Amino acid sequence: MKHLTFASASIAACALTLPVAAQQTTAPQNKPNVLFIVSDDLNTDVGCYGHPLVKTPNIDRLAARGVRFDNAFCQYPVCNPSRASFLSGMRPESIGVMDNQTPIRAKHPNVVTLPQFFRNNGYFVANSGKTFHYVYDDKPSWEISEAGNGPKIESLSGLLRPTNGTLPAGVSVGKAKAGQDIFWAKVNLPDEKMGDGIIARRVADWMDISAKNNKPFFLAAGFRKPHMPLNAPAKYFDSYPLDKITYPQEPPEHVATLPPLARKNATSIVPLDDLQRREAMQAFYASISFMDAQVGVLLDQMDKSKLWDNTLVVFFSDHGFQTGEHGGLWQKMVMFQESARVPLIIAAPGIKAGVAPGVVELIDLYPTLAQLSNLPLSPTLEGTGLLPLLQNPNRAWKKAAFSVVERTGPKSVGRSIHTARHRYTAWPDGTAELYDHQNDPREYRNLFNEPAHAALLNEMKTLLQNGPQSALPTP
Ligand SMILES: [Ca+2]
Repeated sequence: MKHLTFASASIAACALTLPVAAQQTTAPQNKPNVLFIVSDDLNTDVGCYGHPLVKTPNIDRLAARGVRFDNAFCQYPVCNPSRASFLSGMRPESIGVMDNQTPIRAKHPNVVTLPQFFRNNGYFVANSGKTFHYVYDDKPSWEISEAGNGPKIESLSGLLRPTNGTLPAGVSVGKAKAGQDIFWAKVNLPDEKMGDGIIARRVADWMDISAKNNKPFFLAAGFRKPHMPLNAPAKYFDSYPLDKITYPQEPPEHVATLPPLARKNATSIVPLDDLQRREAMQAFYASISFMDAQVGVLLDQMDKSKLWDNTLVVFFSDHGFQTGEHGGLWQKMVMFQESARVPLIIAAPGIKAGVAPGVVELIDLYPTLAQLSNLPLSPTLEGTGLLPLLQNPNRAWKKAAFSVVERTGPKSVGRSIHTARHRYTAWPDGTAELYDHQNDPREYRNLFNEPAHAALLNEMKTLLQNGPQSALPTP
């Protein structure tokens, strides 16, 4: 009901005030708008991150006017804990959300979430799609939330399972070769009928209305792709001919050298043959390009509504995605780079375009957006505002990002640190992983048991033990 009231009132208001709106299309300077775009399960298979094949012209165009963070990491490599963390500004164990079944307020009923913080500060705050984990959308956070936008197409996952029924009109399955758990489809629908297409156009409408009404906004577009099922309109598949899709051959001994907990509880361990793997990668890339086109709808609206001078635009993903690495891993719930590292781009008025190699964490988003909006920082926030890094992208930053993943029960937490060069993960059974990304970007050689790296290992152990407070940047 609230949504209808707002929409009709706003449309009426902007129809009456168009001449004024045309003169003043941005919010007051001290309250910049926020466009908060979160993708689901996107790793750094993105054009501006150097992927040789994946086409993401819209994410790239945002990167060309903002700061692209080259070493950004999630705090937990699965949806709900990662989202509860960056939306609360607290680490997963602090907010008490370590699985996909716990709502954000389970242990902290009075937490002020990121959108709620902007709402409390006089912003129009609305969401379309999956920003909170979809089953736990948080009412106090939003004036309007349409978290359900897009589920119709999303539910195609069920239709592609062999036991389910027929496809709805307008939808066909081009390829649906399912290895265990991986589903994809070429969909014969225009973008605007797809879930993320609906989400993008909804948020673009809100941007238009808010700009004309001269009210500062915090608008979230929670895109559901490239999360499985890897469904996208057929044209996006055509950009990735199967014979162009390749993946590296892993050293044959690689998996045997990994601690068992490194792969245990991975979302999917699927033995695909070569063709199936390339088909699944094609569908993943198609889903990325489709989602990228929806980012384009939002950026076009930024242009149309002349919002760039007073709007912060953030694009990132809740965590990454495996496409068959490390012995057939798909999806997430592991600490490998493909899952723990995320794309992150921030464009803000007065901030020059650049690339920041410094290590940052998704919990840094909350204080960063508060800083950029001239709003006070709450002491409960565990992240660090990125303003100094945005102003000087080459400056030294955090020593490490910290992330956790649960295996079997609360005393079974794997803990990682990610520095600009290394990853160290301590598993609860005493095993560990240590990688040097400078020499081994794909994490094939675990240095943990190599005596030659004892000093490095001690340094990493100490950093992990001393915790995030010991890794903060010097002012
Ligand atoms: Ca996710």
